[in-house]
Amino acid sequence: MLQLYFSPLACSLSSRIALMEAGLEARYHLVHLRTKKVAEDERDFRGISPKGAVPVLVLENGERLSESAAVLQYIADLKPERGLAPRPGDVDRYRLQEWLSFIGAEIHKAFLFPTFWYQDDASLAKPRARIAQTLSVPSAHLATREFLVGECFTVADAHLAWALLLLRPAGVDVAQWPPLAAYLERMQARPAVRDAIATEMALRKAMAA
Ligand SMILES: N[C@@H](CCC(=O)N[C@@H](CS)C(=O)NCC(=O)O)C(=O)O
Repeated sequence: MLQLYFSPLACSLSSRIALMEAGLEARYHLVHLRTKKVAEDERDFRGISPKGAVPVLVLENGERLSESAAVLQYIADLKPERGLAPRPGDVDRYRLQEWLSFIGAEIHKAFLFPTFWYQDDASLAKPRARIAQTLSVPSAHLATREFLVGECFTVADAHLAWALLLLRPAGVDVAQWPPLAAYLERMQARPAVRDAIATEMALRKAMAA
């Protein structure tokens, strides 16, 4: 069975959404990111991945795959009939990669990551200054489209839904971009997305208690 190393509401949430949209079962291992411990047995997570970052997907053959863009596409390709990624060779496959790169670099690493890892205003000034310009790109794109790529939900939507979900706790009101607010609402109405978020919110609450 596939295994996913994750942390509640971290970027690994999009991999959980992808697994659920694909209808794939997996074993989920919770990782405490600050201590780098695997919750169930206190193992050092860096023994699983030297990057010390989630997601890590353990494949059926035991190989480990990291980086959301790779993990998400791998999951999509396990169930091509679900249409979670355009077929390789189709130009839309590169559109999908274009969005995964943009979300990973420009929203996640440039804004969300510093916001949740660094608290001081000096470190956060630059990321905060750039975020409106960054978000105007998917907002304009989604003003006339239901999904990021093509006519159906793909793993790029799983990743953007996660990133937009974290805007509020990061101090940014998504309502400033009506197309993004409407898109997030549409994504959250999908049963797999809703259930994945509910599962991780419950785990997050339990961790905080
Ligand atoms: N480029 C990686 C970034 C992964 C990443 O930064 N994950 C965060 C959680 S959202 C993490 O585990 N951070 C812990 C750390 O970097 O020490 C991806 O897109 O998967």
